[in-house]
Amino acid sequence: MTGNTHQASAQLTRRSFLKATGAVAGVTALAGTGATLAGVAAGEAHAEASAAEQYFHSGCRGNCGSKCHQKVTVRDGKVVKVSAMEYPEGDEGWRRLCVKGQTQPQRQYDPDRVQYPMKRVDGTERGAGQWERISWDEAIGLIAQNMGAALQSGGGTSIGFMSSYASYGVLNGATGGYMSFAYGRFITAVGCTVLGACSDYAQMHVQMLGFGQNGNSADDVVNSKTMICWGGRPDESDVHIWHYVCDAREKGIPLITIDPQYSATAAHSDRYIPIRPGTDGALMLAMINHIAANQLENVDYMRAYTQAPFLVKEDGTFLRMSAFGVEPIEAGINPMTGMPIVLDSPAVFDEADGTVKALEAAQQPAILGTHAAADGASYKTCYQECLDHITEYTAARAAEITGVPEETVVELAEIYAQGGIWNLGYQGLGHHVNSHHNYKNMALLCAQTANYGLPGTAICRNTSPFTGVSNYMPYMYGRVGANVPSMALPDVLETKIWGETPVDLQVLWVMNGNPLCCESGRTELIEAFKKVPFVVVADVSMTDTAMYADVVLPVPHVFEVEDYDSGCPTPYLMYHQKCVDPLYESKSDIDIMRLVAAALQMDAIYADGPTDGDFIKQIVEAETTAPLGVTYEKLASGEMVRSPLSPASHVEMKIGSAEGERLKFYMEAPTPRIVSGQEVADYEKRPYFMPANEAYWENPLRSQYPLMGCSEHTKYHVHSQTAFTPWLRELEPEPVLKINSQDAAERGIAQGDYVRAFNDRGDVVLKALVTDGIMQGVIGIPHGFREDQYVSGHAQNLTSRVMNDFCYNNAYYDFLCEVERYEGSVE
Ligand SMILES: Nc1nc2c(c(=O)[nH]1)N[C@H]1C(S)=C(S)[C@@H](COP(=O)(O)OP(=O)(O)OC[C@H]3O[C@@H](n4cnc5c(=O)[nH]c(N)nc54)[C@H](O)[C@@H]3O)O[C@H]1N2
Ligand SMILES: Nc1nc2c(c(=O)[nH]1)N[C@H]1C(S)=C(S)[C@@H](COP(=O)(O)OP(=O)(O)OC[C@H]3O[C@@H](n4cnc5c(=O)[nH]c(N)nc54)[C@H](O)[C@@H]3O)O[C@H]1N2
Ligand code: SF4
Ligand SMILES: [Mo]
Repeated sequence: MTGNTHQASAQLTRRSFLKATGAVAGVTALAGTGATLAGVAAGEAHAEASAAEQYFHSGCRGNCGSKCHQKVTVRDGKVVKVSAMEYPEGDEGWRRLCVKGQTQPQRQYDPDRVQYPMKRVDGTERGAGQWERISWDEAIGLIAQNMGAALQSGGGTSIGFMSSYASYGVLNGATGGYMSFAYGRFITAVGCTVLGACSDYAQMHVQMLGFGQNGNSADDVVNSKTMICWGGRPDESDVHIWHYVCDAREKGIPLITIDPQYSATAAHSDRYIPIRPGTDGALMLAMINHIAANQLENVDYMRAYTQAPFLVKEDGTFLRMSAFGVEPIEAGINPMTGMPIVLDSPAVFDEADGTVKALEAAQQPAILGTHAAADGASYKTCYQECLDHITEYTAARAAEITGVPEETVVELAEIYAQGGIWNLGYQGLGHHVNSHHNYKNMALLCAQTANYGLPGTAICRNTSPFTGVSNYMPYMYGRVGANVPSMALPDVLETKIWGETPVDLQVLWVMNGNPLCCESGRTELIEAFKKVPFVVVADVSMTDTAMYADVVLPVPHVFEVEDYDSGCPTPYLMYHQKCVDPLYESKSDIDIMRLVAAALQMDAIYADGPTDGDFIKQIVEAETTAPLGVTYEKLASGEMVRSPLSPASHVEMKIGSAEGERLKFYMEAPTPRIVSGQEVADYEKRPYFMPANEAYWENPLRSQYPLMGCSEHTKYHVHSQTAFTPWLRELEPEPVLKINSQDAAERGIAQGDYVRAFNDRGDVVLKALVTDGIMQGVIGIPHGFREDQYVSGHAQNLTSRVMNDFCYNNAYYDFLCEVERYEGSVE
């Protein structure tokens, strides 16, 4: 059989969908959705209880991150309803579910699911959309043939696995890029190339380096004095925290939002501060300066819990007591690295007696100044060193850069200085090329003002203090051939080397990710995909990425397989019961990889796990985790199991006076996320501001492309997932480009017109939403729509692949473009 691409959407085009649902009348036509909502698949989803019903405990495994526990109702072998699991007494506050969770049956039974293995029709181009249905035997045969040849010609690294964060399942997911049993086992046994996701690494890399790990648990927000949503929209993107934010607001705790867009979070705020995109770092540095200049720091906190008093040598490293002949002490073995822990105390200046001594011995370590030590040399404190590098950022300078008035800069600094700040911001600070500096700056701001580690404080909204019982690394074979950031695909295809490792990519396997919709730099990535000799995509849906495959493999929806999630933002462990058998011809990722390994005579890779449960059991009942008392049987029974790792009181992050427990804002030896022989600039050590790569106000390119991009997550999408769920599509029928009314008027664009946004990389045609809810000079396009939901082009065509090589992060917002009225047909 040959046929068109998107199995069902071939019948349901962009226009026919809009007509069918009445959404065609315009963005404001949502008033009509009540009627149509009830009409779509309503019978099944509003099922009443019946005797033949069974209930299962599952959850969302997609990367919304909230991981709501779900009660799944099955009737006559079909999932008919999803509701929120009951939480045990005392924890009821965590019981949440959003409309995306409730409509999962529609995603599961979506006719647009990939139903059987498919092969690109011979002689057609990649992306042409002509497919031939094939059997699993043929699919596995083709894969084994291509992998076998690749292994012979280029070794393990010639097979690349590209993934994102779609699923955190330890069996079938892509936790950490490759560490699931399905893929991690194969990759580490064979030494394949990993092309791991680059999303959110500005924030994640800086926080992994120790700059304020995560925040307190979401329910702690009610203990704050002021909530600051600095670059985020938790009302749409984080149901757990938003519930507690609403509680906090009812208690009278104010919420301030800093964002170029007047988001729904901003609308719920007591105060909204618009800011030019990509400039937040300068505002933070000016606030730090104001706090220092006016002695508003919490000196006791800085002394006791931060790096502020450590003395810094000329080479940028800390002065340590070994410099004065004090022998370092060995204090056991680091369980993560297997290396000995060496304690060589940082030296500080003790104001009590005016001498330089070991941190533990000092009564009153100085946080400021330059101090002479016994060796005759003088050393600055770490805090002083940081301040001396940022003097140019006065409130007046920050106002010029950010567009935030000078008096507001001062006011914000003074609000931080009062303490009790819960930062609700998240990726609005992280999606520009150089935005990782924001998270270092925020660490210093919070270090100055005691806004970390105490009740009611958080440095960033990434709240996940609850850990799953999931130490699965020992079950990998420990050898990744090459670790390449996914966006460097075009580079390795060109150079055939990454760092020092040869990477002659012959096979590319994409799973748990939809890079040709979700990664920035789409136009270049598509060209790269076309150059890879053999591309496999394993997915639930026919995605933009699957369109560029040679072979597409159907995988099951979450409700059709058992799996275990690596963590949860609530205190309960996330085990997914299998609710129904895999639909159509779909096979779980782990079953697919078992078949691939067998075809390559590598069955041994999965031999210790004849059933999926065996693998989950290995993890939760391992020697290291067994004492925690979680058993596979307990999880498999479907009961709610509280993580034994959740502290009784989880509002305070671990912060202490030992060096390793102190809040970091400075790094002696900054380590890039992926070491590939690159140079590390000196400024990576400390708080810093670097303008955006492309989207900065003074960029001369603005004479050609004057508008800056924003492209946020929305309520009805989990990235590109749920893009085709009928009820959600009625609520958000088509993507819209938000443009300020002034900018629209200058371009002759009226409400509801179709517009073309373009730059040198590509274009996209979509409907305009003219609004004063976005700053002049900035446009916003929601993230997660599929190519055939635009009139033409793709929003991601506008974005660029440029990364900084310190954290290799995707920069979705760092682009300029122009927008014009679209005169073509939109039928
Ligand atoms: N419904 C839903 N929820 C999700 C997801 C989803 O796809 N759908 N995805 C999950 C994932 S993986 C993530 S990473 C999180 C993201 O969670 P958030 O960070 O809360 O979500 P974003 O939509 O990225 O919000 C970004 C906000 O930052 C603003 N912004 C853009 N540029 C700047 C800037 O330079 N400075 C400032 N101050 N603000 C700026 C944007 O206008 C937007 O309002 O959401 C998670 N939750
Ligand atoms: N313009 C713009 N782009 C963005 C962002 C933005 O704000 N603006 N945000 C970015 C962020 S923060 C993130 S985290 C990324 C997310 O980017 P992605 O992780 O690529 O996004 P998803 O749409 O979740 O893609 C996951 C794919 O995996 C599939 N999948 C789900 N479960 C399984 C499974 O068990 N096995 C297999 N094999 N596949 C499965 C899903 O069907 C889906 O097609 O998007 C980024 N892209
Ligand atoms: S999409 Fe997110 S918020 Fe909605 S039910 Fe799933 S995990 Fe919960
Ligand atoms: Mo993300």
